[in-house]
Amino acid sequence: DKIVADKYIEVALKQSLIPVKQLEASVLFDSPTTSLATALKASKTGIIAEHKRRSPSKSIINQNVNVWDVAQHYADAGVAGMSVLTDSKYFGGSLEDLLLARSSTHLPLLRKEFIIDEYQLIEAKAHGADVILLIAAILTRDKIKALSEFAKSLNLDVLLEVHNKEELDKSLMPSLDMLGVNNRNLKTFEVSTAISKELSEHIPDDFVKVSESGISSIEAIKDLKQYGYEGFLIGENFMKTDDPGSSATE
Ligand code: IGP
Repeated sequence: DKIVADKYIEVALKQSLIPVKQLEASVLFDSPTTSLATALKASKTGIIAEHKRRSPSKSIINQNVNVWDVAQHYADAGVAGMSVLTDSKYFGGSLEDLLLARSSTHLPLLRKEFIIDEYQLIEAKAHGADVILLIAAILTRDKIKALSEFAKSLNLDVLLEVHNKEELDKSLMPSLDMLGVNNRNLKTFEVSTAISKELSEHIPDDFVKVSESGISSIEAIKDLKQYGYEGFLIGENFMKTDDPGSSATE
């Protein structure tokens, strides 16, 4: 689809990006990473709080806060990890946002991006990511395998996102750490946690289960915990407030 096509063009035009050699020589590329899967298992809240300025489904969510503050507020509120959108065209994010979050907090950081190429994983690590997202809907099984194995070789955790049984069945492999079920249908933008509940029994226990999108109440989290979920990816509900994170675990 359009978002993925745009991403292919961006990655194909690598000459405008930082050369691999330079990324690999960076301080952060050499730095140790923190496992989000481990943090989620030890966490009381299980919350992965996201920085998201805008989205295709909601347009502007919050343009007035800075990532540095948001990261500190999320950490103070006791979340288990943070997700930072780096896609600029559809979400208004950037790799600079990821760097700012990295300079602000020790929380495990997820680079939220449409990953289609190994280059983006090197880029993620060099900008302070601990975790990468792979979206089953836009990748073949072979691509998921290659990217996840490469991520593991860089000591990055892998969160694989699915939205239906077919995507789940095609994706299961040992190089994944977390299985995320996106409650938002990326084609219709409809949101329902029913899909997380439906797919939970098909996710083997060796993966940490994460429910993503449209979560806005403690009740929803308690409900999903009954189905074995240990991670809850929340963006809009936090970002739409004046001071994201100040009420993250209330
Ligand atoms: C957060 P929400 O409804 O709490 O803002 O959702 C997160 O799950 C969502 O931003 C997301 C996403 C994605 C964004 C899930 N998968 C893939 C971009 C690409």
